[in-house]
Amino acid sequence: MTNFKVGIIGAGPSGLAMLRAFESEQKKGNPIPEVKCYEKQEDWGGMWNYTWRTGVGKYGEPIHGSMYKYLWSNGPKECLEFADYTFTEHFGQAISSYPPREVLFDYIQGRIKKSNARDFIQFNTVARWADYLEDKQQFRVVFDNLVENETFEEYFDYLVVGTGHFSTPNMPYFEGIDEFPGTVMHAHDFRGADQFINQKLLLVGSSYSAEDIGVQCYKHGSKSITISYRSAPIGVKWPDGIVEKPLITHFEGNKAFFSDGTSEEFDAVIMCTGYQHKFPFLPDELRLKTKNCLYPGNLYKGVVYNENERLIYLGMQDQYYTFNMFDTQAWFARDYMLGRIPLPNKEERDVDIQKWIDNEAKTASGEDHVDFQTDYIKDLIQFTDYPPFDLDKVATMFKSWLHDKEVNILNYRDQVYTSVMDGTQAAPHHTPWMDEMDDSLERYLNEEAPVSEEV
Ligand code: FAD
Ligand code: NA7
Repeated sequence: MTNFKVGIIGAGPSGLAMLRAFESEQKKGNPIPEVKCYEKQEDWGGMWNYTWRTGVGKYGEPIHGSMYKYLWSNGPKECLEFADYTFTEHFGQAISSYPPREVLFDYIQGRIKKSNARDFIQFNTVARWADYLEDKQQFRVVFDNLVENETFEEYFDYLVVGTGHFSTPNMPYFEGIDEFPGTVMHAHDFRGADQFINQKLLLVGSSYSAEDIGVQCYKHGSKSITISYRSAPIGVKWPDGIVEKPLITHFEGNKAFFSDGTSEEFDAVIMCTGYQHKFPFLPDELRLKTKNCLYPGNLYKGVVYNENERLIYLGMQDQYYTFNMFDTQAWFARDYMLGRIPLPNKEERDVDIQKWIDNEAKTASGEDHVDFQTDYIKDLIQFTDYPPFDLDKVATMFKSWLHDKEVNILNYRDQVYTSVMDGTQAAPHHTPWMDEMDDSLERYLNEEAPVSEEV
């Protein structure tokens, strides 16, 4: 064992990628540091560990999960596949390109269950506060064991923050909304379309959450969906029953007024207005401060905090790539901590970071964003032995996905793609997505399975 200690906060896909990176090193017979991971929920998987709860959990902590029922992958699974553990290896058969939540959770767990990672994770444990002790060159982290209601502290030479950033709502105010008589919620608290059947729904925002919650509620029987945008509409061809309007100016009772002069009555409002990067356990000098973007400032290679080289952030970018991006980041972080990747001085790092930020500023379209994140991963992957894969082909799939959505937002999930990891051609799902109301793993893998009663 090397002579240092690593603390990982969060056992979502990012934290699990970090554990997996160390495990793969250990399997090669190489020494690894002492690693400990702390997770505030009672299980791993982060967002993919669905909870019915909203508000606070059973120990009074803010609920992390923003995941909802009937969520099917919002991009082709071939774009997020782990390079060292394919979908075919996990399921033993070809499956469709857009599996539902439970299926993706099963896949994430499949890889990590093959290791002894669980032994390194302390669940029901929340990081409360961290500081860096210059004299010891260590982080002191204060945790609460939620089950025992006990506080304790640990010291680490490196701290890895994998706490996600789609959990703390960005909740804007609109004049008169305080008097709106129906449900007003943020997407973070949305748990499925059921409660909005036969309702006239107003969604605010024009990104993934608005698009997906809107289409789900349409599919499950809302009366109408209106999506109100601030900067630009989503702009796909919507079916009758979904419309886009410019921003709300104010509410009067249950009536919303829009900046194009129109107004309409609604039963419910869902703010799909994004999330805040929030690190309540980190002091000012360690805290990443950024909006949701592809290259947050102050992170060298998107990973190493530039103000303190021993602090690592994983998964803080806006995401086209997900699981395999977290992997490439974790492999980079591992090799950096193991001393294999030398760190340039701070000024050189600043120049590198600024180069990426300037390039992101030049991007305009979804395709540009895909190219940007593809280049980012290409840059990272060359530093490590993470299995290389054809990133240009993945970028092409992402662009087809963007195109498929524009052509038909209701059936893009019926398209199939080919894995760049093992060449498996996805199998079309047995039922078109619009007709498939049951998102259970059982039904997904077996058309004959009884349809779940909650639908
Ligand atoms: P998270 O999954 O958020 O995990 C962070 C973990 O840190 C959590 O387990 C949390 O409990 C823990 N934690 C937080 N604070 C503390 C603390 N103080 N102490 C201890 N533990 C803590 N991606 C896709 O690829 N496809 C999709 O279809 C898709 N759909 C999505 C739908 C929704 C509604 C949302 C919100 C996200 C979606 N994503 C999707 C993106 C998703 O964020 C990533 O797939 C992935 O979950 C990010 O992993 P993460 O580990 O970085 O963060
Ligand atoms: P995003 O992608 O960060 O998008 C946030 C959206 O909210 C975006 O369209 C913003 O408009 C809009 N927004 C933010 N503030 C406001 C206000 N004040 N008024 C109106 N509109 C506003 O978040 P999502 O939740 O869609 O997606 C995050 C993840 O969750 C994603 O990975 C999915 O997989 C699920 P803007 O364009 O900035 O004007």
